[in-house]
Amino acid sequence: MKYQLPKLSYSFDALEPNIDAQTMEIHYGKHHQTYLDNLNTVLEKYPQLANEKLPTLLANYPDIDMDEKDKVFFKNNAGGYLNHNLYWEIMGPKKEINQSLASEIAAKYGSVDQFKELFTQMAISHFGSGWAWLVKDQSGILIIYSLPNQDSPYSKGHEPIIGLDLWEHAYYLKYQNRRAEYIKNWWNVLRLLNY
Ligand code: MN3
Repeated sequence: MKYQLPKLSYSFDALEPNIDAQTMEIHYGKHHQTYLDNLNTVLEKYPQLANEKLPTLLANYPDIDMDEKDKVFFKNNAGGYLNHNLYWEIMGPKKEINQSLASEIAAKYGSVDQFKELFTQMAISHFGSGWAWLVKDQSGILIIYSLPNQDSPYSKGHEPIIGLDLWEHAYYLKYQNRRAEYIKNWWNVLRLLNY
């Protein structure tokens, strides 16, 4: 079975003015679609992997039974597909908060605001394209870090909880070179921690 784009639970203009409708439309309809198409194309060559879950494949990346060239292509596009699935899911127009996540974050980082500050600094200082992540490691410990390109936390055996897209295509139409402003405003649409 082929993978598909997830259905958005909000319209392209729902995250205005923090994320503009045109960026949403191109990001979802073009960029995400391309990762998806590439992923489906490469997987067609390997029907024996059809029943494997993508996070499992990424976690066992070095051992995937694929040509070396296809492996890299698979890693980039499976990562791009999964990363964006999460990105759309954790955003939304309504103010709401996931209380259990907020408590875990406060226990680890002192407060949700302190976590946001740390995460923001890490995202701002990430060089080039990539993502800022809050993940859980194998023991369930929260960690923040950034990864380049479309690398997925699943490749490290980690479960992604919050992912912030730092590629220019995520913000350039509205923010141009002002990545810090995009990051600051993005907290307004992160429905997991928006209060
Ligand atoms: Mn993107």
